[in-house]
Amino acid sequence: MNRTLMIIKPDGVAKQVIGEILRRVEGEGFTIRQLRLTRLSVEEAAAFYALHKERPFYGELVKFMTSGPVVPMVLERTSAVAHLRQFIGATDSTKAAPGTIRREFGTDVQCNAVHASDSDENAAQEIEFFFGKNA
Ligand code: 3AN
Repeated sequence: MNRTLMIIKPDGVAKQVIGEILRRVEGEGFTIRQLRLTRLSVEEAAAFYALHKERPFYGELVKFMTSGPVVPMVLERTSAVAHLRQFIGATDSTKAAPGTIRREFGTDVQCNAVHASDSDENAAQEIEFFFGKNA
């Protein structure tokens, strides 16, 4: 068993699909270990996405992630990081495979409904970011 961090982004919250996304994630064998609804400050969103600082879309990404509430959660499963990445689909919702969360609930490359950690190392950091050292 290992853990990953998923965030339902502001577009997913605004679409009122929190429950539907949680249902699918649980149906896929993930156990929800932590969950909360919060609104990121600009400083928090900038820090969370610091590794994208040099990318041209960084400013827009921070603006989007602070545009409304988000729902971060800790999910547990075997191969949690890889399995969740596969399950949510490609970054660009228009290119994500049919049936994936990003394809079903996202709109484009920015408004793609959810975030998921991309490595065990980043998962540990991102879990600490939202839920503290003892999460
Ligand atoms: P992923 O979330 O699939 O790991 P990353 O790490 O490349 O994708 O990008 C982080 C976030 O930045 C994405 N979830 C998306 O919201 C946003 N993003 C990525 N590429 C673009 C882009 N070309 N234009 C606008 N936003 C983008």
